[in-house]
Amino acid sequence: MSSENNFSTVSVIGLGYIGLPTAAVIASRGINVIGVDVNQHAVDTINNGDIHIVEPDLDIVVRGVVSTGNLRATTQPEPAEAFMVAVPTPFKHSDDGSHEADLSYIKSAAETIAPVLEKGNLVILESTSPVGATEKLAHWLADARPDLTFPHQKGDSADVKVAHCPERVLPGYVLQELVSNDRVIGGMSKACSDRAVDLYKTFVRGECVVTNARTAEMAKLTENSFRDVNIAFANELSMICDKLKINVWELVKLANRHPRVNILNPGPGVGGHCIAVDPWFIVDSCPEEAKIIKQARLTNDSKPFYVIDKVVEAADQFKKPVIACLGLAFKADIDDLRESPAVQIVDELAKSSIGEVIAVEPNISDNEMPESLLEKGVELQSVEQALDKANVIVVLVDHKEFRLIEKGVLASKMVVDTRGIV
Ligand code: SAJ
Repeated sequence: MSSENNFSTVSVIGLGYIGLPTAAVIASRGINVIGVDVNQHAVDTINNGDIHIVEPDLDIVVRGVVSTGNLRATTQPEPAEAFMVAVPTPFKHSDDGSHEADLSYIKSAAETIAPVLEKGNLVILESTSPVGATEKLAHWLADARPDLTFPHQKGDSADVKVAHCPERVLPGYVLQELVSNDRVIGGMSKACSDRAVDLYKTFVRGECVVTNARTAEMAKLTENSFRDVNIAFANELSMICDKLKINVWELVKLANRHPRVNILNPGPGVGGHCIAVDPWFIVDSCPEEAKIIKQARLTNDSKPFYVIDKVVEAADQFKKPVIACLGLAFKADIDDLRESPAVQIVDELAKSSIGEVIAVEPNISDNEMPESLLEKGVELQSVEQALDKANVIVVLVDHKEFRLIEKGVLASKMVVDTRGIV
């Protein structure tokens, strides 16, 4: 049994990029963690002390907590004092251009944990969610367990406490940020928030700031939308500067010398699973009001096509263009190709048959090359091979390997630099 404020058993539902590190960090505090995932391969891998995702140092932590028995993965839910839901919340693709959030993973997580819920339990939604999702989760749990009371029915005196505490960690720095970042804790009642703070205090060194569930949901969407709007501003500036023959990188650096200006960097577009998705949840809730947020999404989504036009223009100057695309990942110094504008650009260039297209991605091996690119004849080559052969160089990601390229090597080539490293 646990003492009043402590937890002896916590269950994490969804063992992906957020759930697995969270489970491992909590387990490293001596708490028994039961990780639940529908993916048998992920469960087996974790129980062997290995990991199925890429995140610096996560393998070491997982190996440690599995060997001490503090972390165990399973496909079947088991009773626990707290349940943390960390499942994906993508949007539904629709022909009318709307981007409604797909809450089906949260709904099935609710169905998974409902049978093992007990009086006194805490349920936390960590997945980035549209406003109102935490209330929906409570309703789904209540529908499945009419014998228990929930905060939308009984407030502070409900049997089960429910809160939203959005994850905010940056891929590549997850283990540090899980512990050091402040957490926004939105309980469906004061008692829900208090209990959630108890849980996060077991592993978070940052501050746990309490609000209600709807504000916590909106806070997370706001953070990623702020970044998206700022990057869209930078991307718009990059196109304006092209036209006005100004170096946008120099411009942004100069403007950022003002004490109250902080413009982000333009790039080939915005990738990853978060910044390019979450703003749509706000737009979907308030389409009339969310004008800037929507335009930012459209601007960032159109940037890859602007880059493609630039490359076609550069390639046009050669009889036999050989185009080396530097980088496939969605940002610097990671191997994550998910929703990467670089992959999209390379794919479109290969489709357009304007010349030979070579990809350089130092963070992946040959067998990790996307099938869609291989099918179109794109080969993965080393930086040296590509620079040697190509007459058009397209910088798509600012990986450290590309920053080291000597300027002299590029003198005889056409360069389209979307990251400002050349
Ligand atoms: N990008 C630019 N210019 C910039 C910064 C980023 O073009 O100046 C591009 C990147 O190249 C990348 C995309 O934006 O394609 C997103 O990268 P990112 O580093 O901004 O963010 P993510 O998606 O890796 O992680 C974000 C983080 N949110 C914020 O910084 C507000 C992280 O803290 C969240 O936890 C994460 O989303 C999430 O899971 O929501």
